[in-house]
Parts: sequence; C-alpha cells; structure tokens
Amino acid sequence: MNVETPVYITTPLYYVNDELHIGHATTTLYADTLARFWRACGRPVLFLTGSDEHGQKIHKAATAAGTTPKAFADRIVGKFFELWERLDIQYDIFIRTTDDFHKRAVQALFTRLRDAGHIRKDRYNALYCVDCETNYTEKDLVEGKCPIHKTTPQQVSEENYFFALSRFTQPLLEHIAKFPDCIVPEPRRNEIVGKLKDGLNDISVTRTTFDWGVPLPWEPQHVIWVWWDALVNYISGLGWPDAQGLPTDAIAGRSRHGHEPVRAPFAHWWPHAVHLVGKDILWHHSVVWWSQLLGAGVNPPRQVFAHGWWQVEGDKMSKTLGNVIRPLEIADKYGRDALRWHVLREGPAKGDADWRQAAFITRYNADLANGLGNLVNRSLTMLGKYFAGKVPAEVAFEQPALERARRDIIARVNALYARMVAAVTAFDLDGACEAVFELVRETNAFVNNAAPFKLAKDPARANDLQASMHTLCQVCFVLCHALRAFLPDASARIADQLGIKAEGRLEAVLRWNAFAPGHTIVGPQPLFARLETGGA
Ligand code: ME8
Repeated sequence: MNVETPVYITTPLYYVNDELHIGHATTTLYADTLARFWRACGRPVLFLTGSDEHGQKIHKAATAAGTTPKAFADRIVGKFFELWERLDIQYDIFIRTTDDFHKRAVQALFTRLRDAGHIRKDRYNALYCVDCETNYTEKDLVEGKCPIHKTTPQQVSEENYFFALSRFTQPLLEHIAKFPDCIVPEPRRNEIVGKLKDGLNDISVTRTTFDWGVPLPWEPQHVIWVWWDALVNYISGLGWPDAQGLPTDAIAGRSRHGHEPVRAPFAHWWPHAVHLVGKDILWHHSVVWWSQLLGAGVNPPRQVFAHGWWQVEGDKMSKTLGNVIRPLEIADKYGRDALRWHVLREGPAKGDADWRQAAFITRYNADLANGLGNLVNRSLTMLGKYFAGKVPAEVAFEQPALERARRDIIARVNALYARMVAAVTAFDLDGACEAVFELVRETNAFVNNAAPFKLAKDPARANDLQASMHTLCQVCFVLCHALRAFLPDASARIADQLGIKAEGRLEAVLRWNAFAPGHTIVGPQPLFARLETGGA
C-alpha cells in the first residue's frame, strides 16, 4: 500500500426515523478506525458520514410523532451528533440529504440521466417495503413478505419515471471482472455477480404519492426515490457537479476532525472512494449506485466493503424483542474503548456476529485488563522503581534464552507496521488488532520469564535488569502508537504516562529504539479495571 494515495472513506447515511444502535455504530467505528489508522500512516484521508432524511419512512415516523419531517429530522440528527461526539468519531464531513447543495446535485444527476436517455415515464406496479424503501418482485419475497423485515409490502400502482437499470447488467459485470476487489469480501461480490447474471429489471425512481423528498426539476409533483437521492451524497459531499470540490462553508461547523476539510477537486478524492456498508444495502451500493454513476458518465467508486449483521444473544436485534444494544449505554458503563474493542474484535466484519455479554466480559478482561493494562502498568511501575522512570540505554542479555526472547520481540516490533498496513488494506481490522496483541502476549510472557522483579534483587544481574527494562520501554512506546486508531483513549493515556505525544507517522514510530534512552516517563496509572465474570 502506497500511503501517499488518498482515501475517501464513507459510512451509510443513516435514516433519521429512530435513534442509532450498535449496528450503525459498528459501521461508523470501522470507518473511524480506518480513517485514524490511515491518517496515522500519513495518508490523506477524507471521512464522510451523515443522515438520510427523506422518504416515506421518515414521513411516517414524523407523522406518528405529530411533527413535520424536517423538525423530526432536526431532532434525531441532533442525537446523531451527540452520539458521534461522545464516541469521538472524527469525521471530516457530516452531510444531511436536506442540505441544499445535496439536493441540487441530486437534481443535476437526474437531469444528466434523462439527457443520456436512461429515464422514461411508465406505470409502476410494485410491492414496496417502506422499511427498506425498496420495491420487490413476487420472486424476491419470502412467503409473501419482505426478506429483511418480514412484513407485507405495499401494493403500489402509479405513473412514474423509470430508470433503465436493465441496460447496466453487462457494464456492471464487466466492471466487476476488471476490478475484482471492487466489492469485498469476496463472497459478497459473488452474491452480486450471481444476481447480475439473473438480469436486472428497470426501476421506478420517482414518486407522486407524497412530497417529502427532492422534487424533480421539470415536474416537481414527482419526488425522487429516497435511495436515488441518498446515494448521491457520496459525490455531492465532494461538491459534484462542481469539479472544484465542496465550498468549505457548505458544511461549516460540521466536522469533528479538528479542522474544516480543505476544498479539494472532485478528482482528488473520488477515484479513491471506499464505501462501508452493511450487507443489507450492498445491492443499493453496487448495482443501483454504480448504474446511476455509469449512466451519468461518472466512474464507480474504488471499493464497497460490506460487513455482516449483529444478532444479540442469538436473536435478531429488534425493538419488539427489547434487546437493542445502545452504544452509549455500553460506552458509559465500560468506556468507549471497551465498546470499540468489542466491535473490532468480535464484530461482523467478515460475516454475521453475535453480541454476547459473556463474550464482552471475557474479551475485555483477557485483552484489555490482563493483557494490555497489566503489561503497561507493571512495566512502568518497575521502571519507576528500578530506573527512577528513566528509559535505559539498550544492552543485550547475558543470559542466552532471554536474549533470544528479546530478539524475537525486536523482530515482531519491526514487522508490526507492515503487518498492520496489510491487514487494514484488506479491511481486516481484527487482524491488525491481533498483530498488536501477539506482541502484548509475547511481552507479558517475557516479563514472567525475565522476572525483572527478581533480577532487581541481585546486583550481579544488573545488566539483564537493564535489558529487560529497555525492552519493556520500547514495547510500551510501540503499543501506544500501534493502538492510536484502535484504542484511541487508552493510547492517549499511555502517551500521558510515558510523557510523550501519540503523534508522528506510524512507519517512523513503530520501530525498535524509536523511544529515546534518557527520557523520563510521567508514571503509571491503571488503564482498565478488571470486570467480574458474569457481572453486568
Ligand atoms: O439503510 N448489524 O440506513 P439505516 C450490523 N439510509 N450493522 C447494522 C445492523 C446490524 N444489526 N443494523 C443496521 C439505510 N446496521 C439508508 C442508507 S446510504 C446512501 C443510505 C448498519 O439507518 C449497517 O451499516 O437503515 C446497515 O447497512 C446500516 O446500518 C443501515 O442503516
């Protein structure tokens, strides 16, 4: 991976019909971790998220709440902002589909598609699931019900505008053949290819039965289908159709990365776009979206990564079952790093996953309390005791077995950067975490074997004590940097204890001896308190 190549990372725009749950937080945490990791590598990153505010689903929720869709959206979006702030999600752009610049881009895209001859008027007879905001054919239904929501779809018959989706079957198959990693992981690509081979039907892309949406420029009694509108955010957020990019004042104040995004030309980011989505909306993000783009003469994004779904203790997560996991409740109780860690390590990146409280506690105790927390704490405590908190100079062990163990640790540290980059490039965030935790476990075993607390009692072993403590200092330093994207709070706290700043390119700091001898640390503070097993 060339870290000079920019990357434009996006999450779905979540619907504002309800508050967000762990599923939404998962996609966003994956995106935030990718963004932080690549930034730490020095790669130019643009991270976009936002809210999907139009369509029947929002209209219905607002009506039920006795308010207007816009007032309803404003209220729920406020909760999105609060959630992302409290989880410290560092996006550059938060886009709302009710933003004027977005609506103009949707209209411009639609007009282009009409001008290119891909739009026609026709009668629309369909089965529409409001929860998916998607129409189905009889064949798609399972026992007459929506395959995702298991509800009976509406029968709809209107005269609408249609998009000639069927024309794009072949171009899409060719695109996927040419860029095999454009849909990852591979089984998801195969699903899409399989469906494409069955052929595509044209789709209805406007509605006249309600008005909460972007009006068609030439026939405003039609509103544009909510998906057709929402997907455009990925380019409207870059200022499209203006090739110069989004004016910085368009989303003033809506950035959490400490600065307003710099205006960059569309061509700077778009070829490097990576959409993160759940498997439920992969179809929309590949087939529907890419056809829209191809029809308008814009290239598809670089990649779509589609993860699986969370279940909860073996059941579907649903309000009816009362088992919805709320990310803030977890973060408030255990800390946001603990939440993030569980998502990264046990989450549905490769397939579906099950959120289990017992697994949460086990993972937390093993990795965070007994693994990382214990290692850093005992290392820094011993450094304080034996070297007055000062990083000692490097010496080799006199004892051969310990010297071999030290050399293994050095090799692991020096290989870490390349391993992490390879894992993150493959969206294997769990693999990147595991690479770091192999170092944690190996070093904890090293502490037990070298036993600096015993060496300290024997003046003849002063050299080996120094070798042990030099090793532990280097490892703590490397862990602090390696975890910047994965456990940001713990990383910052380790940095405070070490008396360093968690900054600088990872390639330069994930190296043996990057922690200078002679530096005096601040001192240890507990990182993660152990949780009682079985305790809530
Ligand atoms: O689909 N497990 O928004 P949405 C894991 N507005 N991830 C889950 C999940 C679960 N149980 N439930 C939801 C929409 N997600 C559209 C998107 S984009 C232009 C428009 C996550 O609020 C996952 O990312 O229904 C899924 O794709 C997304 O939330 C759906 O969010």
